[in-house]
Amino acid sequence: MKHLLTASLLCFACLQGFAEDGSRLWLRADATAKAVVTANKKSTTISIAVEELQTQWRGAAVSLKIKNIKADKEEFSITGDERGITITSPSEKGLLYGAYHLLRLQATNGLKYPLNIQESPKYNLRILNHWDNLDGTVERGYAGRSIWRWDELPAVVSPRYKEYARANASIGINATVLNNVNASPQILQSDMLAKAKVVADVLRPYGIQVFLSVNFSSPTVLGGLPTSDPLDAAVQRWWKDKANEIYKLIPDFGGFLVKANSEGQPGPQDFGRTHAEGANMLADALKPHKGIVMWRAFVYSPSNDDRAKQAYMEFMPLDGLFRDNVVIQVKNGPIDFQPREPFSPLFGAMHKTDVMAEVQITQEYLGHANHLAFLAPMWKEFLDSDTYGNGSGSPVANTITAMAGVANIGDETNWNGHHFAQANWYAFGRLAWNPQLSADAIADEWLRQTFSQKDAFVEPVKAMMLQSWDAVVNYMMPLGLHHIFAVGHHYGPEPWGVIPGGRPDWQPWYFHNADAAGVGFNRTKTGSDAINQYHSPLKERLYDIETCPEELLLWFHHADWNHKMHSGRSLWAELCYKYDLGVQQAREFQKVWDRQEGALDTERFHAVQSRLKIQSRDAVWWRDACLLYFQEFAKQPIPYDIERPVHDLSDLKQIKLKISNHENAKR
Ligand code: GCV
Repeated sequence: MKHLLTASLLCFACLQGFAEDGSRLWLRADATAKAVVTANKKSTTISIAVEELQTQWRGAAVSLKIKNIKADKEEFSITGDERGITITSPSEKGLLYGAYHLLRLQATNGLKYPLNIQESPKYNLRILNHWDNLDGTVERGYAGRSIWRWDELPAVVSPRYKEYARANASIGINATVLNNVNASPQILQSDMLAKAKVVADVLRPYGIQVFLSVNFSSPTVLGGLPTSDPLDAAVQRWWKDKANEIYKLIPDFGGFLVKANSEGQPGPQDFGRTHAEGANMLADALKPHKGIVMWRAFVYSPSNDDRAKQAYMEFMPLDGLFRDNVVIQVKNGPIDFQPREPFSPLFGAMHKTDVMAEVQITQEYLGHANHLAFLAPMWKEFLDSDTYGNGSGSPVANTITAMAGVANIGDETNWNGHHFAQANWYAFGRLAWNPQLSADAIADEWLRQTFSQKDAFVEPVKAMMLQSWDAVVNYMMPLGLHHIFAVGHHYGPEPWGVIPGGRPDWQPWYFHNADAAGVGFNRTKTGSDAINQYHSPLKERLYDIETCPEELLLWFHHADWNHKMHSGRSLWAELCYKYDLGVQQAREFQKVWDRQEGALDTERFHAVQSRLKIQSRDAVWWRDACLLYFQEFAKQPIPYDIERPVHDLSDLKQIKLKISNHENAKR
């Protein structure tokens, strides 16, 4: 009997034409429904909404209505009951989002009649940033090569583009930057633009606008001009002509993303001009077409006493000098997507300039595609942080106008490498639509759509997901430690690492400052005074070692090894407990997962199981490396009630990982 059942299930899978390989992401409902769906307007986008509902919706007839038409209004309402349902929106896109919302409710057991749903996105721009190079490699990508096949385009259009568009639309993502911020000037060559046009044509019906990263030196490299000075008339003309050329091909082109004067990229400062002068020149070229410039604030200089201060120092004096179609794109924290960072002080600070947040979906600093780290709790902590920018009650979420996420997408079958990394793509879309959603609700939705509706599966696995970011922080960099990664690949520990001749702010010691007295970066008045960039009363809280949140203690303070923590332990003992807790958490995840055997398909079960093993092993590696190294300064025993290290520091120092997909040897 059991065999018969298995055979028929297998057969069902064959009929559906899919393997349980994760390729269908969270969009797994079978397409065998025959719903009655009508619409009061025809268009390609509305046809997609109609077809999605026709083939997947198993309830009463649905009617799609455009009302008070306004193409850029993405809100929708869903009303009705078992006798009939109406989705109403001012735009085609809104109807599509409404259709996906209804299907999500069906797939997550969330339908409660009568329906009276009103949804409207918090931000108008919810954009992925691909760090994809034109040669098919992906900077900080851990899921294979780029999905954009520039060598085949424009003739060959991969079916993945449409699947990608559908997945994004289903979670409300409405824009994408196709290429790396370390931008090749070649992206603006006419032949490349013809390729980008084809991609844009596939994405458009799903409501997704295309943007490109541009290299500030393009007028010189591509146009042969003697300079790329933004105040030079010929340079300005070049950009205007280029914008005109792009818009002829892609009439709804979104605009440019720019990394300038950062990590060796060219920029206006090369010509003695400011970020504002550079951004405004591009903004003027895009303005007639309604395009925007997303100008990144990720800048730091080797001469600054504290890398964490630089962005604020460079950008605050420019507040109010940017054109209204420029938005400053700021990473969530002041350093660089560390496992845990305080929010960047630029949030809530620039009152006359639009600021958008950049978070990293790809897990550059969180175990790549090997570790399970559900990032919604991290992003929630960030979005909910009170900046005090307009008195109290100014969370980051209310200070920004848009959200960007550095994509974790590649050409691997399951898109993201780790099956659970799909949850981070999903969570980014959902939070960019509604930052008030809880991490719990997002994990719940995702699990029910992706794996199973059964509570016996969902509840323990959700609890694991919700703890996973905390676990990674614990075994990598607890209590505010940061950037003690191995040189280059940012995967394993190397608090002792030295880049010969490298910039000080690329060396781990610069960040942890361990010595006989204590550990941590002194950002108080006796140190770099980076704390002063925050608003009161937050800064007073951070200055005081007793009121500084302990999870960020070593971010802001160089604390004595014997500093008394809230637990009553010394800092040294607390550090040991945190590292060990991370290891125990990772091991617990293995147990939670192993208990699910049989509750899901064997392919995904085994794939996740094997990565959880790696994660546990890596957690031990991190704990041993960091504790044995810091012990050399603290000169105290590891508390006897926790596990003893199983490695020797000298052996750990010999580990040199070769991770080929990391051509970037900087920190
Ligand atoms: C795209 C960090 C990463 C780089 C990345 C850079 C950035 O330094 O390691 O790979 O470059 O951030 O965000 O520009």
